Amino acid sequence: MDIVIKNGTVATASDTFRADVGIAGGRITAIADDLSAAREIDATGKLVLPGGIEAHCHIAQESATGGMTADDYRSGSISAAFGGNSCFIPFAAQHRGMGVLETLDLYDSRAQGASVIDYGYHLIVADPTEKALTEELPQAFARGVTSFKVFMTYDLMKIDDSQFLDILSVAKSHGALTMVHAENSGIIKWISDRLVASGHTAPRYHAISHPAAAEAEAINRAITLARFVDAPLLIVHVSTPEGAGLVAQARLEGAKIFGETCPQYLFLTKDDLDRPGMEGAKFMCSPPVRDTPTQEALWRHLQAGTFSVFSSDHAPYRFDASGKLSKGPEATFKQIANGMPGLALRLPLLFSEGVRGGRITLNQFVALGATNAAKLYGMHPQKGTIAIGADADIAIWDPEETRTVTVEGQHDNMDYTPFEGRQVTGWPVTVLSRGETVIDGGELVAEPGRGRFVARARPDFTGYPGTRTPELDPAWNFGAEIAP
Ligand code: DUC
Ligand code: ZN
Ligand code: ZN
Repeated sequence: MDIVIKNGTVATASDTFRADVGIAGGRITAIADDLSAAREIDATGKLVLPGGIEAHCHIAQESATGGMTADDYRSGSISAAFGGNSCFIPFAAQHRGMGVLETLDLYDSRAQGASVIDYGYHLIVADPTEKALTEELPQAFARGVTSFKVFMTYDLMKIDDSQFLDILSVAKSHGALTMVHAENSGIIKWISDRLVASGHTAPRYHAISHPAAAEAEAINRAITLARFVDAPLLIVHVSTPEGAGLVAQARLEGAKIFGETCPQYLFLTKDDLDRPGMEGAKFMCSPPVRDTPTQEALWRHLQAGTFSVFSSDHAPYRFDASGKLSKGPEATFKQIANGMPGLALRLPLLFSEGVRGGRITLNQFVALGATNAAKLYGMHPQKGTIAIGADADIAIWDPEETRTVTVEGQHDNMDYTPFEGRQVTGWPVTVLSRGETVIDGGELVAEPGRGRFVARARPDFTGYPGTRTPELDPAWNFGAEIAP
């Protein structure tokens, strides 16, 4: 063995136990008492967890109107690693007029030579032409991009219901997972136009223009469409009890519907949007942050299993003319980029408030932060767990370390953090990726470019309420790939 992590408490999505973990050739090769190797990492008093998988973040991505995120694959991956992640899955965004494979080539060129951890992409589909549907999406799938995201809002990105059905059907026929940003475009436009016309342009009106009803209507429609063609669907960044309730109900009824929520919906409220001057712009994201009763309801859904993944939705736009204030200090809420940073704080916030706060178990934390994403996005058991044969992607956490969040303590390329001043207890002190140390005692010790593209397999939908394994489910249509 090359390395042994000694004397730690290992936790997976199902079990917590004392063991040493042995690593050889970048993989976990032993889990036992009293192992030894040339290099030993002492994890006494520490937790030995699967490295986090950040499954929703925007890195080196331009919006449909041209604005570029502040983080590239170098700074984004470094920030992710400091936050206990050993793998991340940003988006490769197709814009109208772009081919799907051209989009993937572009993101390959942005990621190669830059990332310190392994990565994949979800493909954003904004232009589902006949060629994209029949030729390019299958090729993207074959290339290891096995999840496709669509938008129901934003004029330059949104697809209509029949295009949505097309994409769901193609995804289903390959075993890919469709993800959706579900908000009703018409409701948002209708309120926004009236607010702006009456001079209500401050950041706080962003929340008013994206009401819970807009999310609920779109989630309901998205689930209806997915169920109509019996395709799996994941609703990203669910922000309301209404939306979460629809996901929970569909799961209860046996549909392959999955949900994601994010730290901002558990830790921030619309009062943050109401800070003086333009400060509120720092807290603008879509869907918007809500209120305290919503936070409590979303925690209950997290506890109850409505949400399979917990992601940062890191969408970094600096609080200056390169980002949030590109249209000047008097910009209306319609002109301010949507999104906030949080790649490095997703897991510490969930650990501190969730595990230490007694809301979720350590095993739920592992499931929400790594294992479920690995399964849903086709990387399990290579990633997302501590098991013989898995990649040695491991985060060693000090459960007692207390830190106060500051922008200076971040490693992204941002000039603010929405979580400034918050105290968290529990911190990832060492991060390994395929057995190589990336973070050691709070220092970056890996070179950008060592991270590899992960060609992902077909997502694994087994083990979720109401789902059946594909082999047993006659409604699945895998063509010749799986014998009847
Ligand atoms: N949707 C996202 O998923 N992220 C940032 C902004 C948005 O609308
Ligand atoms: Zn979105
Ligand atoms: Zn996002």
